[in-house]
Amino acid sequence: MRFVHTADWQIGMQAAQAGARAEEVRQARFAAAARVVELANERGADFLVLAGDTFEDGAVDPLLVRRVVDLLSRASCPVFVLPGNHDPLGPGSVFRHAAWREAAPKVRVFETPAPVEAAGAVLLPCPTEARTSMEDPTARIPARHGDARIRIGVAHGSLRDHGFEVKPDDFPITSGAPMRADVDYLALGHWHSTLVEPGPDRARLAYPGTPEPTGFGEKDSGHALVVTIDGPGRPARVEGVDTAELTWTARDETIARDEDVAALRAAIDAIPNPGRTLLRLRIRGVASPAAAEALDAVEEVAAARFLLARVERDEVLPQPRDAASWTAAVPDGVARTVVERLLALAADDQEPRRRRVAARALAHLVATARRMSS
Ligand SMILES: [Mn+2]
Repeated sequence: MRFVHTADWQIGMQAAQAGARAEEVRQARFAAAARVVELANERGADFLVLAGDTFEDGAVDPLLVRRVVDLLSRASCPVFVLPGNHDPLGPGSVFRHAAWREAAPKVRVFETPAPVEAAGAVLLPCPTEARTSMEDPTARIPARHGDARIRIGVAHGSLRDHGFEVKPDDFPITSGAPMRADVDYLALGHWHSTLVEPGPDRARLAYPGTPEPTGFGEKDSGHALVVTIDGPGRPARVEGVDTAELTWTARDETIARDEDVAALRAAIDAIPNPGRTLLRLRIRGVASPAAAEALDAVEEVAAARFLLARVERDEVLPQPRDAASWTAAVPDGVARTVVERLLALAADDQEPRRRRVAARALAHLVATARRMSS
């Protein structure tokens, strides 16, 4: 038996971090979702299961609900959709949309914890009815009672005892849940990073993670899982498949010497597919006038090539031992007086905000002076 396990599509997400590119980011979520459905078709999956948070919230445009149901209907196998904490059951739920009734029984929403048979296995859903809960959703999985079929739990929540801080009302799931509920595989959703435990050759539980990254700093997202179980009592084997449309890259850099800026420029030049990449670059440190100019070029290259570039360099201060080269970079007279004043402000530890503004103004002034003299 083989199925595709996905979760956290978050369709309707605002993508505020992407600024002017937010619409492209929202479209990319659909492209990744379509890839998941194609994956199920290509691998001849017996079914496709979505373990919650298909939608960002209950207020998404009904047109998006229709588009998602249409997309799920393109699967050549049955599709099971679990309500998550972003899209719980209840008043105003996205699952009240008429499209779900029209697409049934091929596309089926888990509206109750009642077991459902699929491909000879029994699916044990734990649908969500609220945004938060102190209860372990897998506690609702009924006992096996001698049933010899493969048992697959489907739930949405946070695994406890896993090195991350889990809020007590974030649907806490104990790591022993697969054993306690006596399931062969627990298909989870909620976390955006892929996690397969204890390992891909004998998985007892897994988060597929979101098929399309949702922001900067998200680790190991952009996958769906193909799960194979050869028969009752056999281990679940899990294969992660890349589904992401866009890459979100966040880099934190510290510069001290001109060579550091050259290395940073080389690293930026080496990033593949910049047109499909959102880049956030946070730079701190000290710069000579030449390094500040090279940083201007880094910023321009990033803006020109990447789908989105957010370069934050407010923490780059003038190199104190280079005071003479900063003043020498502008002609004698009022400009040099301004440079001296800005250097003093940029060295003032007591006023961090003013210090950053002065450093940036200094870099601008020197760059302008260089352009005018060349
Ligand atoms: Mn969630």
